[in-house]
Amino acid sequence: MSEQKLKSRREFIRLAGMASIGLGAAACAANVAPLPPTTTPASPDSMAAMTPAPAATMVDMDTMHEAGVKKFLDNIGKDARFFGNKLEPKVVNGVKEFTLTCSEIQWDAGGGAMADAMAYNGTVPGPEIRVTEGDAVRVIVKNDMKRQSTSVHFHGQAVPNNMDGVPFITQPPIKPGQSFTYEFTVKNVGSSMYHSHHNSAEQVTRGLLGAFIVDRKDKAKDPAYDSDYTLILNDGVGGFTFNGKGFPYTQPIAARLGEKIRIRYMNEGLMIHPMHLHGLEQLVFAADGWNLPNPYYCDTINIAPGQRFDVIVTAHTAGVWAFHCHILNHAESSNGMFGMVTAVIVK
Ligand SMILES: [Cu+2]
Repeated sequence: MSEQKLKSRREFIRLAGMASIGLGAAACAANVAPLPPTTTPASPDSMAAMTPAPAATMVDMDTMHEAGVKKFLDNIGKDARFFGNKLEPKVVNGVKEFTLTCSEIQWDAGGGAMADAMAYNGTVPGPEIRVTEGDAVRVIVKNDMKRQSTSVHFHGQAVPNNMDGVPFITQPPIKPGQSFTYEFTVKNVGSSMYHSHHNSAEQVTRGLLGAFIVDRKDKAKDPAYDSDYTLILNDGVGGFTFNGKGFPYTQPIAARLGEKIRIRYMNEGLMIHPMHLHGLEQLVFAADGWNLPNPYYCDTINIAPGQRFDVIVTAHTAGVWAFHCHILNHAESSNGMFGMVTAVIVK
């Protein structure tokens, strides 16, 4: 992983110096209390409840902002799961077979405050499933939850109707203790998702979600890139999160000067999240897995629930570039940055 390129404490300290320039007045958070889970769409009242209590004085405020940045920099490279949680298939007679086990767990979105979550294979998000166009896949879903039935929908994949994962429409719900096997041949390329399609406002936002990525056979049809990152946005368990963590426990994307970074945004939450990257433009080339006839540049891309966008960022300028949701109370309070904040670090 590219964050491992950040080799030494000395580099962290140097980058911390860069951060004070690169993040500037927008800068970051303190050791804020992780946010409580929500199971219903946030109203202005619940939004207020998700925002930490204000810092008492200007000095407190600045101190907490600085502490958050330091914590973020100190945590770089300490969560290999953040960008590296992949599920390896078992190949059975040419079919790529994956097993997902649903369970109720406690999830730490950062800082040690545990929240009631639902997970595939014990993590939020569930592990990334990655296959190739044309693959035959089998996904065995076991429901080890105690209190709720479930189902899995492969969001963005054209599957046979009886594999579509909608209880009482295409299949019975998978009750606790039961399992269901999904089988299909992968047709759609690019960035899709898998998630619960049963009591989904609760089950998906509590963690029953994951990336389902399909590599194209003819790579010449996509723009060239050197590295590939997935950012799953959520606004349920643990508050506002990327890949299950809120700032300062998110991981940055670390790139060398000139690197072309592919970023796959996937919104599994209940709210829109406009993702803003400082300093480096984003070339949007695919929506919902489909390559666009006219890719376009932007610095802020709005991602609605269920949408996926693929962008290329060329790391043309060195620095620590803040990277955050621009609904600002998803990203910052008077205590500093929290939630949907990370950085692209270019060396
Ligand atoms: Cu947001």
